[in-house]
Amino acid sequence: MDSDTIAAVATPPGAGGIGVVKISGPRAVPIALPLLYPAKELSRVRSHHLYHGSIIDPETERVLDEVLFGVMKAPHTYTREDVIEIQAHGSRCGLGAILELVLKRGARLAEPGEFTKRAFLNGRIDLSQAEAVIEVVTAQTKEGLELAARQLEGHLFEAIEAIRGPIETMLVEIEAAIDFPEDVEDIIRPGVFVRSMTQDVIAPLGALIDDYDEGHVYREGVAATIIGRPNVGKSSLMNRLLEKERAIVTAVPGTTRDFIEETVNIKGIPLRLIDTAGLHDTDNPLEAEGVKFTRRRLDEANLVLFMVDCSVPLNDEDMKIYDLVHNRETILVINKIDLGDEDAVRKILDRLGGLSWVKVSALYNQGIERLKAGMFEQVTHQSGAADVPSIVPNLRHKVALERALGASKDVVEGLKTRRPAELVAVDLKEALDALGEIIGVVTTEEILDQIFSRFCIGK
Ligand SMILES: Nc1nc2c(ncn2[C@@H]2O[C@H](COP(=O)(O)OP(=O)(O)OP(=O)(O)O)[C@@H](O)[C@H]2O)c(=O)[nH]1
Ligand SMILES: [Mg+2]
Repeated sequence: MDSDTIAAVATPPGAGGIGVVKISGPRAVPIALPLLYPAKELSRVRSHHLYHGSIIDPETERVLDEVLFGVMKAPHTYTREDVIEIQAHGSRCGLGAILELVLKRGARLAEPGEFTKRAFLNGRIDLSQAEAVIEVVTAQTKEGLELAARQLEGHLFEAIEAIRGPIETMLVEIEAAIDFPEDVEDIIRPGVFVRSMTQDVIAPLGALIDDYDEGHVYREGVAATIIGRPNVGKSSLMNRLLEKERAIVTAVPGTTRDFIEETVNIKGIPLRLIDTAGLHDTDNPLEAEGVKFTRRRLDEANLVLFMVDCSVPLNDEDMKIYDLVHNRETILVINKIDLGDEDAVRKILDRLGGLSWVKVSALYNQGIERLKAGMFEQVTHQSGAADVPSIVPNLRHKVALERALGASKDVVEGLKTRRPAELVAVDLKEALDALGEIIGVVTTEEILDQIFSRFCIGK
């Protein structure tokens, strides 16, 4: 365990009412306290108290800022170590100067997520709660935030522990049977064991995996790419969905050259919307580069909004795009209905059959709500307001849950076919290990690095 003292600016760069320098570790108090004026004696500072004063540079005796100086002594702190939080004004330069003094006095600059990593390593939170911290910080919708907050409270941890319990009990009994082979018949009761595995392990594991399938879009979001030939109205639609004039719209085909990306909230789902350059054959190198980008964005999209213009007949370019998208999750967006009639729409549907479709006028803001409802249905496979499951595992958890489920099914199979107890024990351990990875009782540096490298410095 690292026992050095770490420090970082915990608030985002830029100007703000307040900004915080955070320090954690055994020497947090002796490092920071001499910077406070009026001076406080080390032996007399009280834990969980805020002191008002100034930060001074001890060498030059210059005042850097007026601050509130928070002292929190272990163990009831974020990291379970001694923590100092200096609440200064939110000036990038001022906070940098305070941090520099703290580092000069012997603290080390914290790595991304290191405060939270210490909270995990010191046993205050489990790994799923540590992961929830970053999701609370980055949540983009109320629904996503609620899921992250519930995970932070420990609900996933409790669900996993509730599944681990019966597996551990069974493992103890099976290991006893291995140690006392003469009692095997008494100890291993296949009927009872199979029922317990099915009800207490396999069923809840399956339910959690279903919750991932239903709910993960709320926390991970989805990427939707608007695609179509030049001038059909893609950027106009982008602006309508964002409810602001974000992309340039002109009557000139080939207006959008680069792609434009912004997130919108579609009934609680953070939807990353990407407007692209019109797809067509071109000799113009600038446009051609845009077209290349578009194809790449298409590959990353969870949902494609394929736009056509019903004020003009479909052409070869539209059909080429149809070939690219018709096997994907696609909504056909028939635009400019203010200019086209029913006959034009019917002709389009005759040729582009099979896709779900919506008629809109991006210019006159018609059909946009229906399109949003269609997008929601397409990504959740539910119509109307969906119930967001109360616990939603993330992808890392889901992979582990599936491993645990596979091993648990092997346990049942082994019991039913009277496999040797040693082999059943191996499968039970595998299930326990997989579940242990979720909450961090089983972990590797690699897993920890992957998780905490996603954090920002100061968290
Ligand atoms: N009448 C009508 N005009 C529209 C509609 N949607 C877009 N337009 C017009 O169509 C033209 C092209 O719109 P854009 O949104 O720039 O089209 P785009 O698909 O992004 O075009 P590129 O970026 O060039 O590929 C503009 O003059 C828009 O005002 C609509 O629903 N009805
Ligand atoms: Mg455009």
